[in-house]
Amino acid sequence: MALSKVTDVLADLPVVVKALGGTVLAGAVLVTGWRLIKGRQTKSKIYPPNTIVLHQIGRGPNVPSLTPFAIKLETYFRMEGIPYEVEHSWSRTAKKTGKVPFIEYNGEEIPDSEFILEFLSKEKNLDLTKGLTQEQIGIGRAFQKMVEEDLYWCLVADRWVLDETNGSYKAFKLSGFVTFLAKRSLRKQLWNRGILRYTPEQIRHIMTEDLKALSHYLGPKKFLFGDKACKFDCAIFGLLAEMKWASFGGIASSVINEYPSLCAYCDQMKETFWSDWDELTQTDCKR
Ligand SMILES: N[C@@H](CCC(=O)N[C@@H](CS)C(=O)NCC(=O)O)C(=O)O
Repeated sequence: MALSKVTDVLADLPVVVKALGGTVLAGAVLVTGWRLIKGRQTKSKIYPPNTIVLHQIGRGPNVPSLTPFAIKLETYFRMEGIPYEVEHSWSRTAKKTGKVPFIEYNGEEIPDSEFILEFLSKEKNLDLTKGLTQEQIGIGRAFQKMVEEDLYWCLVADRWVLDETNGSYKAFKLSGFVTFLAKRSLRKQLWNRGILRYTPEQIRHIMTEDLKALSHYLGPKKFLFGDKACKFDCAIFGLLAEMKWASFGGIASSVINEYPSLCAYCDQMKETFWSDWDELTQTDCKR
């Protein structure tokens, strides 16, 4: 069919059909564009066999990651001298969970920081709780869960929703409109989770009580169970580091600063395992 014929046929189509066709076409262009962007961002390098490739978002300002679970993993790898590579992407998440961090290992994708450690303990024959008593393992697990399942959500609410300066969004250089949409969606998610049914004062109170419990247990010790850091310290440090150094305009840093022993603990972990901390932080979180 000649081009002029095609345009004639199109011109004769009813308005509704034309509008529908236009919408479908625009949708297809958007989806294709998004796939192209994603595809470009997710092109993986080829790594030698048995390389642990840690996928996470870009390095953050003041902290090497804005996800505490990535700091937890990197700290553990450093503590145990396990070599790893890091891949940064602001859009790539684990296929199974839609979350970060995740690792790729010999072509396999493993999500979730805790399951990653369990996977690696089998793969690399690591004892995740070596040298700890049964009692310490119980206490460590309880504190880790308090931090990752309770304190974490307070931080998310504080940093991503309650902080009126939108500092975390600005760190990602997101526009006002995208920030508005992201905040709205997150607000809904956090309401469903339960944390946003508390007032900001109550969220502060929960943070304070969790940190108080932790500081009471830590006492004058260097790490959770004495002079040697363990896996549980890595998880706790991941979250406390975010509170201390990456709360933007939120209240988290002022809450943790009320606990000098926890601040000293953060400094201790940082000095022990992250001599390159400052070099790794960057203002453009998208990279
Ligand atoms: N239990 C997971 C938690 C991971 C997680 O919640 N990651 C956040 C970033 S800190 C995420 O990907 N959120 C995106 C979402 O929930 O859609 C782990 O230990 O890795």
